[in-house]
Amino acid sequence: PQTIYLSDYKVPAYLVDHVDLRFELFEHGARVHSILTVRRNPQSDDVGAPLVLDGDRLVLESLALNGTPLDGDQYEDRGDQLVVADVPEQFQLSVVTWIEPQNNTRLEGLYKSSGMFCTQCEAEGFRCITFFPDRPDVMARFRTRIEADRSAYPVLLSNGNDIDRGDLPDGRHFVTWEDPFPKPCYLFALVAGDLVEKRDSFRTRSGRDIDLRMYVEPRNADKCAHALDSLKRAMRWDEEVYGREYDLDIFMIVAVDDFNMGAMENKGLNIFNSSCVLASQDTATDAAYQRIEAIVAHEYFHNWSGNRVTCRDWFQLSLKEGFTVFRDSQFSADMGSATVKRIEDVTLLRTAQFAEDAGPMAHPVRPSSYIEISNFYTLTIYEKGAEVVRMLHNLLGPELFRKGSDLYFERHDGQAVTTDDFVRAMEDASGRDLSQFRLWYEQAGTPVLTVRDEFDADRGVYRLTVEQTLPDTPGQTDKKPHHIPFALGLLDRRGQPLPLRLADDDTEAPTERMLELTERAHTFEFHGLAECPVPSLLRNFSAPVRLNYPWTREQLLFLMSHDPDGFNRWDAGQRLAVDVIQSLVGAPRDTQVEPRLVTAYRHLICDASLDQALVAKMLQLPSEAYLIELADEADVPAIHQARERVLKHLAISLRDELVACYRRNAQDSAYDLSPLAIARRSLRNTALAWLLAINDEEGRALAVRQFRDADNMTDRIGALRALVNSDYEDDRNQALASFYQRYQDDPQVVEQWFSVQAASDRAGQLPQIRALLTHPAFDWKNPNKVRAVVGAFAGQNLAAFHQVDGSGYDFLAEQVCRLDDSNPQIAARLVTPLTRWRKFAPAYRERMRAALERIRDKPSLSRDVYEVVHKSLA
Ligand code: HT7
Ligand code: ZN
Repeated sequence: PQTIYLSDYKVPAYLVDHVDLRFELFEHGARVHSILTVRRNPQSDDVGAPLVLDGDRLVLESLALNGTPLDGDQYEDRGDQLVVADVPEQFQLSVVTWIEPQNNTRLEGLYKSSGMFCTQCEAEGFRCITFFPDRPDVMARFRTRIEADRSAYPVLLSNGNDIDRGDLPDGRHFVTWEDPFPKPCYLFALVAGDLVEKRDSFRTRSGRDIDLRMYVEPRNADKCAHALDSLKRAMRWDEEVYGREYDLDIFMIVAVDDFNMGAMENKGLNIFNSSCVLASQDTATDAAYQRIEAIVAHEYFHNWSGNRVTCRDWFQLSLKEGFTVFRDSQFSADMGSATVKRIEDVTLLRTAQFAEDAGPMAHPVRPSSYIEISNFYTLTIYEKGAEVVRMLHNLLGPELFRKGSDLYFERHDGQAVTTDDFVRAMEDASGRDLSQFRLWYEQAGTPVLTVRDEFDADRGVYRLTVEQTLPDTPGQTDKKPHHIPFALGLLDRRGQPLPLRLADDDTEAPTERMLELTERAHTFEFHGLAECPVPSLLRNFSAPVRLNYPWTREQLLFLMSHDPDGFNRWDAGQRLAVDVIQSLVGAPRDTQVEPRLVTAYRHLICDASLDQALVAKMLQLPSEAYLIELADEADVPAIHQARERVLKHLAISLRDELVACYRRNAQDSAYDLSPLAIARRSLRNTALAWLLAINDEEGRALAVRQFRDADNMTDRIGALRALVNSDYEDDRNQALASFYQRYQDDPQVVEQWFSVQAASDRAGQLPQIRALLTHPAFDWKNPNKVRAVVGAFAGQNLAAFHQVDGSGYDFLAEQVCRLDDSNPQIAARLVTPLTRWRKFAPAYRERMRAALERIRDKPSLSRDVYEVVHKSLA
């Protein structure tokens, strides 16, 4: 397969001003009539270039230029390209193609899901619908007429406003949609189905009334309220915080069951994976409610950061994704607990993005080459990209950042631009030189900060030295130092914040500073200190770096209870727990578990005056995945055992406190989604999980009762998970059976049922996983089901996946090969756990590599899987 390089970028030779589409939808296929109004691009020096349109698996039925049919010798259909050699300066090209949505299992372009037609065009799906210059810098106005059987497809949707509708012969009907905003074809969408409509409205700050419509299958009619409420909150927030108002008269949301990712921001017609938009108290967990709010907001925010201002090419993907993730995380922070949101984001970043940055697929936030763009919808583009934007916010401060964002939207409205344009707007608005900062977009890998300190008691000076290094990544060595915002504070022995005087005469010094690192090493001196302080470093995780500082356990315990920065209080607890667990990996069985960890956790569990949302997070031990990420040569069973030992030791030592914590948090009035209510549910479910981990009979009774009586999904599945992960086999089997019985008709809940089992080392050993794949509710064509079983097994059930005989790896390789022909995007994502093979102890590593080689040797491997496997083995 061919590699695409950023350095080869050329402006398009032809522009498309208008696209007139007519879809004839049938059960056995669809005919797509397209009329493109094309003109030569005055900015292109490629004078006389042929017109080249992209296409994928299309049957060309007819082609005409300015109304005159073209003969076979006037164009060339190369399969993936349609080339018309001789075209005038301006013309209309009429193309008719035939496609088969009913057989489209790749879920790119136009396909069918649960009987409805829907589309997914990002990144390069529009070329599966009709021939078109399928690149984001070709922006056109679209008019779309959809024709279909009226009774099977009463609802016909596309982007923009509906301008015409009517009946056709043979029980068919049509609706015509017109989108006044020029857009790249990746934002095109079409939906046709038998759907119910839920309506709401929103008045913008300038007084326009927007029609909000949500379309779902009739059985989901009662699961729309949360998404619509989230949408209205997001619309208001974007006006207040970014000054962005919605621009069309209608905003539509559609839920589909078969979807490769979470959702898609098509102009005025956002399409969602059902699991990311439908919610009811009985079927969705707190985490699902929060995810839905964040994703609905994310897609809505794209209307400006992505749609009004879009990407010039796919190397600029983080321009829209990094910025939009940053915006949605600010939104979620404002809607709930800001500290908890930061903890969640950093946990994902440090566990999974740092692993990506250290692996064979490492790439910069703005990559310079790719084989298959779908493989680049990564944690680096999204999460690290958001951290890069957050650093700009940290460096500029909120006012100048907002000025920069206003300038960016104003300057580039209606354009397809680059990450460099984004940084330039920030530069121009703030007057700051961000040339070194741009390296964050160009250099892959996670910087490492090593901090040393000393205290000069005679002078009262505390000296802090910070060194940065950047690891080599595939194709990149000898990197330059980054521009890093480094937030810190200093605490005295009573936990009081100290003034940070950078010079002797600095009297009005603040107690927190955002230092800026630009060199390989910096030394900062803080004056006027009577005692050696405890440093609180990288507050609120001010930059996406690995931080090394030789904290003592004493200091970590101190920070856990005194740091005014909530994030760092949590982080100190994590660092302490990591240190304790690591010290037990491979250690003799009689090695003592740090008693001060028990004391610290007792304090967290018992002191009800603490912020309960933060406590709920602090009680979560570092995950196995994070411990593996931190290891040099991971021995997964040893890590698993050490972590289990600590968890059981804590549970045994704190057994009575856990029961009390459960009871204290079990009495709720009405169900609500406030941070406190969510924290209380989290605390009681953590208490249950720990009690069942030590086979506590009272815990078992509590779990059985909670499972039976729960009035919400967080509690029901919390109890189910605790039982499934316990030694109480009969209770586990009974609970699983009754849960399935109750929810078997709800695909989103059945997905949760699958993943609770697949992620459990009790219920998810390989034979049981294979059995799940033959369960009547399992469906290879549904990505959510594949993720719930195969993805959860390989990504979360780490001790079961990493069997020393390699059976877990062989299983994954088998499923990847099986999926590669039907849905290569999902197959390529499933490979991820194997790509980390160099990280593991030798016995595992070799077997992982062998599994990758087996995938590599599959005949007719997709481009998607090819790229991941070959880069991993290189
Ligand atoms: N911008 C959307 C990306 C997306 C996607 C990409 C590749 C294949 C399928 C896809 N579905 C959605 C989602 C987002 O980031 O908002
Ligand atoms: Zn996005």
